[in-house]
Amino acid sequence: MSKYKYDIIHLLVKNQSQFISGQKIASLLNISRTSVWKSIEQLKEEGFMITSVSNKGHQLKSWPKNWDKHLIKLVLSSQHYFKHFEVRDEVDSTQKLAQSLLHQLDEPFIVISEHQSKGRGRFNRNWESKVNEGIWMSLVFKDQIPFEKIQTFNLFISLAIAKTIQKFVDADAVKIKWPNDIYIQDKKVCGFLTEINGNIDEVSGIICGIGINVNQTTFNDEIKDKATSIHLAADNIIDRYQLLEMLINNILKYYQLFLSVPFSDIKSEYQLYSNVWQRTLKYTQGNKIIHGKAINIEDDGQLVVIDEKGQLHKMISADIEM
Ligand code: BTX
Repeated sequence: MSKYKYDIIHLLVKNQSQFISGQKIASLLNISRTSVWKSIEQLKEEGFMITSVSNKGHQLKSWPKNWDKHLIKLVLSSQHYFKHFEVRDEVDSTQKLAQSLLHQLDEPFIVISEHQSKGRGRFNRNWESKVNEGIWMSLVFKDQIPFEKIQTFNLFISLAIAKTIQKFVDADAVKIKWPNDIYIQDKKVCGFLTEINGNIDEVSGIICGIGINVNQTTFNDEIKDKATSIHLAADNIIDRYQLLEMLINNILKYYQLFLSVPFSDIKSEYQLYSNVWQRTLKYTQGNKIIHGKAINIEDDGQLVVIDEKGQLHKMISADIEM
């Protein structure tokens, strides 16, 4: 591939709302127009959708299917928090790889993979992670955070994810299922998993593993009636790079809020997105099963559920059957 490939993509990305002429690209990169033309043809073969119109130039319409480390860096170049990107074709679990890199890398980083052979949910449950069709990644945040604050982390992050998915589908359909799933109507489109590193007083690292079903049209038998993808809900193919860029920007925005304001500041917004209100649901916490209705979420992130006998239960985490 042409050695100008990433320079040309960079210019196309910077000018994505308009056409940029071959002449302008050539003079900015100090190369011939023939080299520009050849590189653009190669990029098209690699899966970039570029519209070329004579007398106008070239415009980038969409990205190739596969994750590419340079392109990920490029689309995420407007953020300065995550400094390292570990991009893989195949891993057992991005969460496991992130754990193993945690002490080798001093700065915040992202692990992302095309496929996970052993993607996992909470309590080591299986997470189906098909090749090319989703976002399977772990974000590693490295800040000193007081222990008592950490239990609201998921609430901030779930709003960031829900608001991103909302940009692609009917906005009212996107809901947060407390504490760590995002739904489109009554089907799961995303699950995330937060693990922490630190001591009794303070957290020094958060590893947040996020799985989003993006372009799947089918799921395995176990989940086929309860899972969906953004593609199925939006009825068109989703550009994963565009989704990734919006997602990381929103997550960083809500992460900054998490660091700087109490949950009470975003509580009313969170409550609007939550799909647990006004319904009797089954809540499982270890061996304890409660049938009840959620009536509030407290400022420290605990969900308050009233059971059928009128008894109140406060929960920091639970499995909920919808
Ligand atoms: P969870 O335990 O709340 O949900 C797991 C359950 O969700 C499974 O038991 C199954 O019923 C259902 N499920 C499995 N795969 C899917 C899927 N693709 N779509 C919808 N439902 C599914 C939620 O755990 C947290 C999941 C985190 C996954 C990410 S992916 C990147 C990172 N690496 C890794 O190994 N895990 C995280």
